[in-house]
Amino acid sequence: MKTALRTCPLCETSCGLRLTLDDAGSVLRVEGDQDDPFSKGFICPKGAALGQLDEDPDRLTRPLVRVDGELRPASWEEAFAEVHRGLGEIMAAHGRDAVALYFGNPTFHTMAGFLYRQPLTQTLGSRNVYSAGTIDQMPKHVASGLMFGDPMAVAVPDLDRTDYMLILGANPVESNGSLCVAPNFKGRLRALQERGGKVVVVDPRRTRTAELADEHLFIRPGTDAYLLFGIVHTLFAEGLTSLDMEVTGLPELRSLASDFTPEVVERACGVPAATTVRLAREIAAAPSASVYARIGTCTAEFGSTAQWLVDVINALTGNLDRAGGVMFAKTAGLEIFRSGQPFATGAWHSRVRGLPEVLGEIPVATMADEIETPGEGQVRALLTVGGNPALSAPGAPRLARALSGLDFMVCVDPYLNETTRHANVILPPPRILQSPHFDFLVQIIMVRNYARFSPPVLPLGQDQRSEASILAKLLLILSGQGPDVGPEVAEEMLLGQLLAAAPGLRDGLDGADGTENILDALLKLGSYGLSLDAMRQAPHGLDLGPLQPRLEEILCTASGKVDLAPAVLAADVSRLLDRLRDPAPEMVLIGRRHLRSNNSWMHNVPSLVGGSNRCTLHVHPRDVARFGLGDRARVKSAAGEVEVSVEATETVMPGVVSLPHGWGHEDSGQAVARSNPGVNANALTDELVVDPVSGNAVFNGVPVQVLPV
Ligand SMILES: Nc1nc2c(c(=O)[nH]1)N[C@H]1C(S)=C(S)[C@@H](COP(=O)(O)OP(=O)(O)OC[C@H]3O[C@@H](n4cnc5c(=O)[nH]c(N)nc54)[C@H](O)[C@@H]3O)O[C@H]1N2
Ligand SMILES: Nc1nc2c(c(=O)[nH]1)N[C@H]1C(S)=C(S)[C@@H](COP(=O)(O)OP(=O)(O)OC[C@H]3O[C@@H](n4cnc5c(=O)[nH]c(N)nc54)[C@H](O)[C@@H]3O)O[C@H]1N2
Ligand code: SF4
Ligand SMILES: [Mo]
Repeated sequence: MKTALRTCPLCETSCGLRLTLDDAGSVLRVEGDQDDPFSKGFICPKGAALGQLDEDPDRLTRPLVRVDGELRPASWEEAFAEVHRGLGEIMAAHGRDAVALYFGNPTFHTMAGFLYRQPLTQTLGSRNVYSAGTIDQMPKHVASGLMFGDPMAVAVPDLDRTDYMLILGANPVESNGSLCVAPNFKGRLRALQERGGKVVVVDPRRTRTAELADEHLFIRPGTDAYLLFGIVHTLFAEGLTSLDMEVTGLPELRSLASDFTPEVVERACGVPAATTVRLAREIAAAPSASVYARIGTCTAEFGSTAQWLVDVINALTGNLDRAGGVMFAKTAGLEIFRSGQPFATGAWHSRVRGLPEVLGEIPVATMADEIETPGEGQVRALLTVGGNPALSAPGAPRLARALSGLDFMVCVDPYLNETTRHANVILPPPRILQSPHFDFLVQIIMVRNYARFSPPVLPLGQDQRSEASILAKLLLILSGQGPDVGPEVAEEMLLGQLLAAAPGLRDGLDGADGTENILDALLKLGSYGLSLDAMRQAPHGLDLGPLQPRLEEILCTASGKVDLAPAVLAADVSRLLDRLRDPAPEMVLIGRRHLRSNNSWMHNVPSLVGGSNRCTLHVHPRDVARFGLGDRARVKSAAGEVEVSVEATETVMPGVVSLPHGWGHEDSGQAVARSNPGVNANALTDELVVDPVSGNAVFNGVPVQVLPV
């Protein structure tokens, strides 16, 4: 038996784990690491299932290459040679824009995903770069970029010190938190209440977070921007602002907010006018307060407006960049990547729908258009890394059909699933326990500064490649160096770029491989003067202290001040006003997450599915009666139709139905998932509807019809 410490890599929360393994390397037990200064022993059911995920028999152990229409096991040499041939032919015949990239959610967590994403993108030089960002949090980056200059400057609630928290469209008790990394989120909310604070949740469902809160407000889906504007309106109208920094755009903001009286807000959102006024007064009066809004508000038609107004309220009430309000974390290895250049969008536009580039990407919502529409720049090949857009993208069935029509597709993914089944080559990363872990990006959004490094627990087998070396090989192929050059050439290239200004550091690097050397270099160049060695000395993780005010270091708008009314966002307010004239749809669809789920890829672990984690349609009993629903219902939208089991529940508000995403596994190579496939919520979401400012997909507030079967 052997004990190993490591960070759970499954979600943003980054819990420290203590694993017990047998001599063969099988996980016997997973516990929370009590000595981790940040997670302090917290673990969720997914972390507890890490061993089953790690040893999932459906995990691919060898590359697959399509021969005569069929995916067959191949050697790594054969697989890379085929990638070289396939991508090479397309780039030679049609140029680099004909090859698209898609980076999925796990690439935000894996070391390889972080280290190789930019290099792969830059080396390919295609306009067709996509990521899970535009089906998730792009509105937050846009709002932060426009207000603070830096799209990665995400203000996170100072959860452990705040006295008041307004949570919109997030269910951290089940999701464990997002863009706000806080292991044991629930315990931290309870502590907030125990120190006399208040938690208010705004959600069309009475979630587990809402149950815990002091107050829960139902809101008509897709209308959070109105409620937030109503709060801003009240702060001005009642003289409740206590702005304590230099800003631009204050008069413009006041004028924009003037139309959104609490009465207008009530008509749009269903939140009583008196409640909006009270919320504004409470936030202003609290010793410290933080407004926090996630998926329910980001993946909505006015996502960018909502994210902007969240930080407007934080700023107007003196809660931006101060203890107990919302603050900016200080990462151990990423500060050198801050460009200091003011953020802008639209360096190019998507070919078919003219949607603006944001953060070097175009929206996933237009990927199918770019594949299907002939002409110069048409996408003919796709490389996905850790993504399952055939389930997770809006209008997913259309995208899945488009994937099947590609000339060539390469997937770096451990599973044969709804997306990778269309591939010509699948390159599987090794098991979780064979991979190193260091959360680079997640450090940006932690409620306390913290770092922890986990070396691989188990060695690679002879026939395995680390994910970093797989991506390094792809980088070399894209850069024209062919399939036979070793990955260390790419690693040296990355190190050379990183150490261009500090070449003296090169000799002292003491990583076990190129990836560890890059980490060592980043830590040594980083804010805390850390090193890989310091991380090894602290296997339970290093507490780097509470968040500190640091807006001055981060701010890089053209004016050098926080912009409260960025022109791009101000210009979009007329759309919000125009929408007031449209009648509200009779029924709308929203999503939900279950504690034992994680997007599309954890339905293959028996202990994580079943019980209450089922793909059912939540419908209010009144609507069940109104539509005469039985056990099953047909749900129709402008984009498509599904038939699904009905679960009557008063936790969802009347006029709203909720369906979880990530299901629809009938074509999966994951046996457990295939036996309990569920339906794909994204057969109903409409890829033609986006938040136009960020290009983000709209998953919440989708107009639907619900019919008996
Ligand atoms: N257990 C579990 N954890 C996860 C994941 C998972 O799939 N399962 N996924 C991970 C990922 S990728 C992410 S991005 C995070 C997301 O983390 P969260 O943002 O906390 O995600 P959800 O749990 O989906 O919570 C969104 C809430 O918004 C509500 N909602 C829907 N529409 C609206 C609306 O218009 N207005 C308002 N105010 N609320 C609305 C929904 O009812 C839901 O309760 O979770 C991460 N963690
Ligand atoms: N209707 C609706 N749709 C949604 C959402 C919603 O709330 N409602 N949420 C959206 C959100 S927030 C997100 S983040 C997206 C997620 O969208 P995606 O990132 O496209 O989907 P995931 O389901 O996270 O798929 C992850 C993929 O990575 C693979 N994988 C797992 N571990 C590794 C690894 O270590 N390395 C590599 N290379 N691959 C790995 C899995 O096998 C799987 O294929 O879905 C979005 N879609
Ligand atoms: S909350 Fe669960 S899945 Fe997320 S890091 Fe912690 S143990 Fe892992
Ligand atoms: Mo996400």
